[in-house]
Amino acid sequence: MARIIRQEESRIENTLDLIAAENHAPRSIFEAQGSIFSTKAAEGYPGRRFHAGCIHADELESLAIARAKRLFGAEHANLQPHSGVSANLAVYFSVLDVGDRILTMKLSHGGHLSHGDPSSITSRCFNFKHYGLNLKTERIDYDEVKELAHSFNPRMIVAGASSYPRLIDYEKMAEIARSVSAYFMVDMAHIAGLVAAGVIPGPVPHADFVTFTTYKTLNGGRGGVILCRQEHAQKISKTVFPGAQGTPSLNLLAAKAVCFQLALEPAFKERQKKTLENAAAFAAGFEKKGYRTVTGGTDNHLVLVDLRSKDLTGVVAEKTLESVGIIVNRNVIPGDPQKPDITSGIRIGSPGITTRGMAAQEVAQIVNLMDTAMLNNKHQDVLENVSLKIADLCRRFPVYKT
Ligand code: DSN
Repeated sequence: MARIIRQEESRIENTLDLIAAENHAPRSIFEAQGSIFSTKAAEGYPGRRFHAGCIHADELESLAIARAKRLFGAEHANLQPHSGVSANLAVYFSVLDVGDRILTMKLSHGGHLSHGDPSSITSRCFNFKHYGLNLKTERIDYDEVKELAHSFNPRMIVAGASSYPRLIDYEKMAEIARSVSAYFMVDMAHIAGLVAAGVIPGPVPHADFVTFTTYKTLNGGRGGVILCRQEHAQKISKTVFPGAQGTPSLNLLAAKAVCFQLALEPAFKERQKKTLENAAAFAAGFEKKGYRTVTGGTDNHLVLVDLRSKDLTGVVAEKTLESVGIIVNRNVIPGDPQKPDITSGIRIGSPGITTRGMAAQEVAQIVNLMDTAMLNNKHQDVLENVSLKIADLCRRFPVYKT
C-alpha cells in the first residue's frame, strides 16, 4: 500500500488534473481525514448520542455545522451524509413517499445519476421525469420545465448538474416549483466552491434543500452535505440517522470543518475568481482553434468541448491526453449521437490547475498542447514532445510544495 500511495502522489504531481469534479485539497484536509476521529462510534447528533465518550465528537460536529451555516447562510446543515448520492437519497426520503413524482434534469444533458437515471437505484424508488436542454441554445428551457411541472405534477423539482457550463436561474425554478406545490431541491455539488465564495449566485435563499459534496470546487475531502430550511431540519436529521446511516464518519466531518474554515478566508474567494477566469480561457482557447464548445463558452468552472469538427471522439481524446499527462473525462454532449462509453466530447474543469497557481497564460499553453496531442494521436514522437512540456509545467507549478 505504501508503494501504491507514493505512486498516486507522483501521478498527481506529474499530471494536469482537468477533471471538473476534482481538485487538489490541502494537506490539512488529509490530516483531519486521517486523524484519531477515524474510529469513534457516535450514532446520533451532538448532545443526543447513542454512544458514550462523544464530548469531543460533539464539539467537532457542532463547530463544523456552525461553519457550514455561516459559509452558505443556511438555516440548518446536516454534515453526516457519506457522499453526494447519500445526501440526495436522504432528501428524497425525508419528505417524499416511495413512488412519488420527481422532475429532474436528464443525465445525457448534464444531470446526475442520482437524479433518477434509469441505472440509478433512485429510479426504482421514485417516479422520475426529466427536463432537458433546448438543443438549439443548449441552455435549460425553463418553459419546458414549467410545462412538464404542470403536466407531471411532481412533488419535488430538482435543479443542479454535473456537466452544465452555465448558471441556473434558481429563482425561476423555485417559482415553477411553488406553482405546483412541489419541494425545490438543488444539487450544487460541482459549484459549491464558487457559491461559497460568492462569485456566482447560489441557491440557498430559493431552495427547500441544497445538497453538495465537499471535494470538488470547494476543495475539501470526500463527503456529502445537506442544507435546508429549519422547517425540514427534523425530517432530514431522522432520515440521515437512523434512517439511512449509522455512525457518521467523524474524521470526514473534521475535514469538512477544515474545508469550510478555509473557504471563509479571502484567499479562497480570489482562487474561485481565478477558477472562473481559467475556465473562460479554456473555452476561448478551444473556440479559437476551431472546436465548438457547448453553449459557446462557460459561466462556471467547466467547459464541454465538442470534438466532431476535428473528427475525434471523446474516448480517443481521453486516452491520448492521459498518455501525455493530461487527465480529462470523455463526456456526452447534448444530443450526442455517440454512446456514453465513446462520446463526442470531453469535459474540462479548471479547479485543479487553478489550485496549482496556473493562470490564463498557462491555460493557453495547455490548450495548444491538448490540440497538438489530440490531432497527432497516432504520432508517438509528437506525443512524447507534448509529454515533456506537460512534465515541465507540472514541475513549475507543484501541487504540494513539500
Ligand atoms: N458526479 C461525478 C462527476 O461529475 O464527475 C463525480 O462525482
